[in-house]
Amino acid sequence: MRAVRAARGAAILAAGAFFAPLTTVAQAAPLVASIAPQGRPAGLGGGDAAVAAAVASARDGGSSVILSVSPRPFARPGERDMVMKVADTADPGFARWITAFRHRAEARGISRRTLDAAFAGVQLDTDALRRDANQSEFTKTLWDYLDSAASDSRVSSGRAALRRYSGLLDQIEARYGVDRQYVVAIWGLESAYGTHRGSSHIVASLATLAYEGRRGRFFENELMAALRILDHGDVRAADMTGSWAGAMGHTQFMPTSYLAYAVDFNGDGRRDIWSDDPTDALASTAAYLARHGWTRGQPWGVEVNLPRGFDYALADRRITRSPAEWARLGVVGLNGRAVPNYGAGSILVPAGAQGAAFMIFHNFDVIERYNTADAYIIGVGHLADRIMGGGPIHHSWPRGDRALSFAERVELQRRLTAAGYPARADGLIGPLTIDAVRGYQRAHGLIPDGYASLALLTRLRG
Ligand SMILES: [Ca+2]
Repeated sequence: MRAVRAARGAAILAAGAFFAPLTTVAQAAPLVASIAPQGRPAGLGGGDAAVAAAVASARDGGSSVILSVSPRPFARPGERDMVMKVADTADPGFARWITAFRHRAEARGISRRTLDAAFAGVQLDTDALRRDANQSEFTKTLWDYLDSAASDSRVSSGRAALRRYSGLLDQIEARYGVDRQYVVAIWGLESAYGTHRGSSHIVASLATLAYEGRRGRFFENELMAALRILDHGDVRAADMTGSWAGAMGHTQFMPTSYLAYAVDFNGDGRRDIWSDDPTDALASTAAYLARHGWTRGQPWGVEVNLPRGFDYALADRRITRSPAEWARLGVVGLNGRAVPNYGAGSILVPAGAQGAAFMIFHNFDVIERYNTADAYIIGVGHLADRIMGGGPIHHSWPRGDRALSFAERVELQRRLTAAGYPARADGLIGPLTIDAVRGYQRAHGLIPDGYASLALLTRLRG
C-alpha cells in the first residue's frame, strides 16, 4: 500500500496486516480456508487511526504480501516485532487486565450483564499468541497464492454457490449494486464459502491480543466493538466465534467493521454473520463494497498485452489513463483490441516485466478497502472472473523466482539506499522501494519495472 494509498486503504485492515503488494505472500500456515492475505478486512477493521498507522507502515511496498494463517487478510504490523513472550493461560496479569478492562468497558456503556457473559470462563488464548508471533515467517509468491485462490475446487465451489444462492444474490445485487461474483469470491477466500469460519472465542482472542500489548490499542478497540455487538443482542457470547485475530463469520468481519457495515438482510432483527445461513454476511459484504464506492459492471481489472518497448515507468498506480489512451500507447486487451471503456485505469505489473500485466480500475481500490494486499485483491478479482467462466491468467509468471525473505527485503533496501536510491529499510516493499528499484534499474540499463527480485538483490551484492 503505499503510503499514499495507505490512509485510504486502512480501513480494511484489521488485525494486522502487512501487506505488501504483490509479489510474494508470506503466510504462517497453509492456506486452508480463507485465503486472504493477512490483512483484515480493513474496512472491516474500521477506521481506527492505529490501524491506519499500522497499515501505512505496513504497506510500503511491492514485493511481498504477507498472508496469514488462513490466507486471510490479517493486517500485520510488520515482521520486525514478532518477538513475544509466551504467557500461560493462568497468567495472573491477564486476570488483572480483564478486571481493569471491564471498568473501562462499563465506563463506555457496556452493561455488566454483557460483561459477565462475555468474560465467563475466558482464558488467555495461547493459540492466538502463537499465531500472532509466527504469522509472517513464511513467504509465498504471488503465483502460488493465486494458484490456491483460484484453484479448481475453489472455482467450482464458487460456481455452485452462485447457482445455489442465485435468488439471494439477485436481491443483494439489486439492493447494493455490487456484482455478485465479487461477493461470492470474497466469501470463497475468506472462509472457503462458509466452511472455515473459525472456532476461536472472539472475546478471549481479542482480550488476549489486547493484553499482549504489541498492538494492544487496536485489539482493545476491536474487543470494545465486540462487546457492543453482544450488548445489542445480535449474537450470544458463546456463539461469537471466528478466527484467532478477531475476524468473524462467513466473510470475516472485524467487530468494528461489523458495527459500521453489517446489515440484517433477512429481516429477523439480528445481523447474523456467524450462523450457517450466509444471507446477512453476504449482504453485509456487498454493503461494505457499496459503501466504498463500488461501480457496478466495472471489472477489478483486465489482463493486458504491453507493447514491445513499453515504458515501465508508466506501470504505476499513480498514473491513470482511459483505455483509449492506453491503446494509443499500445496497451491492449488479450484480443489485441483496446480495452472497453470501463473508466480510467492504471497498469499493474505485480511480478515485473516477466509476469502478467493488468489494467486495473476503481473497483480494484474498492476491494483494497477489504484487504490491502495486492495479492488478495488480484485473488478476489481473478476468482470472481473464473467463477463467471473466465479462463486462467494468460501470461506466465517468473515461477523460477522465489519470494524474498524479510531479511532479504531489508538487505535490498539497505543496499539500494547505499547505492544512492533511498528506500526505508523496513522490509516492506512499497512505493518508495519500488521507486528506488526503478531508479537503480534505469541507471543500470535494466527494465525499470520496479520488481524487487532476488536477481536484483544478487546484483546489488556485487
Ligand atoms: Ca438477520
